[in-house]
Amino acid sequence: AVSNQIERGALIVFEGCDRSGKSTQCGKLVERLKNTGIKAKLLKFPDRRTTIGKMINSYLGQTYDLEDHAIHLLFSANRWEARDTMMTLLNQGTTLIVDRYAYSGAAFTAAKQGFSLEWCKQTDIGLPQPDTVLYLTLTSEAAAKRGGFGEERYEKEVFQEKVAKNFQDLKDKHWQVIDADRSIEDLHEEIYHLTQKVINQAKYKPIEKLWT
Ligand code: NYM
Ligand code: MG
Repeated sequence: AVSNQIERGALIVFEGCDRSGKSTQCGKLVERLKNTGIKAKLLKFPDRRTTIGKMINSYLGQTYDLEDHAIHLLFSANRWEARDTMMTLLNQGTTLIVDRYAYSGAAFTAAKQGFSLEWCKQTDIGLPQPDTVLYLTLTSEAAAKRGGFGEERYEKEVFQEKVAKNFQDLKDKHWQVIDADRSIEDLHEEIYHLTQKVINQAKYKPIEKLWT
């Protein structure tokens, strides 16, 4: 009875600390899906190209300061401004591969002094619920071997450890934890196979709302 319904795309989110290989894997996955005839599109948060995204970019690049609550709201607003486009694409059958999402929003702000994870989640409640969250993990030793952090705000070991702890607390039934301490190709193979299943299962499921 479902055969005449339009098949929607899957919402596949990658999360993990800085340097875990998310961007590399997102790029490879989108290419692979496209090559096998699946409609797929790469999205990235923060999307630094929008007006809000440009403010976030200046903040991260330490060109200017913003109050901690205010920057949290901007990261969240940067997802809300993409919401309609995301829903349209998903409903048209395009699978979205998303490099960071609301979990980064909560995990990073909640790593700051005086913020609870509960408070940080509020502004993203109701965004499209991912069909899966692929959480790439790396021990701090393995991360260190990948070279130093960059120059952006938050790229400090102590801070990243707090972020990693917050990610653990955000884990729910949609998460799949993946050990990222492997070659790019091995990791890609595992991820590609996991996503085949997710894409097939998402086809006729309604898109739910995050954290509701
Ligand atoms: N980040 C990212 C946040 O603090 N809040 C958010 O909502 C998102 C999406 O921005 N250190 C942080 C995590 C990163 C930084 O992300 C920039 P990227 O993926 O390195 O461009
Ligand atoms: Mg970065």
